[in-house]
Amino acid sequence: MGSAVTKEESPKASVPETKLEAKILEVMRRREVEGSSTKSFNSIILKFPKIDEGFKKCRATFEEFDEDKNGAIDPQELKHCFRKMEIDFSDEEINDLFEACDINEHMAIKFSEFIVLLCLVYLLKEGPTAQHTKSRMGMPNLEATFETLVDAFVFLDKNKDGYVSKNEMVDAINETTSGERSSGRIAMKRFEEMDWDKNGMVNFKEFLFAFTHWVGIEDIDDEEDTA
Ligand SMILES: [Ca+2]
Ligand SMILES: [Ca+2]
Ligand SMILES: [Ca+2]
Repeated sequence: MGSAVTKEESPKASVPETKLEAKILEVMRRREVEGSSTKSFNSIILKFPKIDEGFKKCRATFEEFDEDKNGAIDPQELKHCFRKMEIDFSDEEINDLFEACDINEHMAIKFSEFIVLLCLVYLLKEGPTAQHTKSRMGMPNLEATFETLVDAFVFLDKNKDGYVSKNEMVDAINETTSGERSSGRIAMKRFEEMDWDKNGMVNFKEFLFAFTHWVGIEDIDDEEDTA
């Protein structure tokens, strides 16, 4: 086990912890070369209702695969889900995805975590091998939502290193709000909401989790912290 290295403050020092994270980073960087059609941070915010709608369409899928109806997907249920959706991932990959999205580490994927998981699948399926399949997951509506999110991330990550830094976030927000004094604070707040592990960088997974919160996806068992 490599011990935690904290000396470097440069974002570049952030090393992906797992094979899965490295793969997500690699696919994201490749995707970033294509550029983003998102024009401003505001335009992302304007898409929130649509994203929310897209997310809610996952609910039926989630419930379908929650075979024992306990409100969460366990590893076995996830394997069934992948098989049924013909998502061609190895058991190891499925397990890695599960662990990556099971934020509370209680071996259960809640609804918001499931959304993040599906979006990561969407991104990972974007590789050259998947090109022939037009609809990668057989859920075109959902995929449009995921594409919006990928595009938004690419927009924010100006230097295309696969992470959104604090400065990139500030720049993105300043671009639209033309120097209002509050905009810097908003950018900071948004950034801190996204930077879940507080390492000063936001990766795509953190970005997705933040989105599920921003658009108001609630898991049945957490009703705290409003306002
Ligand atoms: Ca279950
Ligand atoms: Ca960056
Ligand atoms: Ca982070």
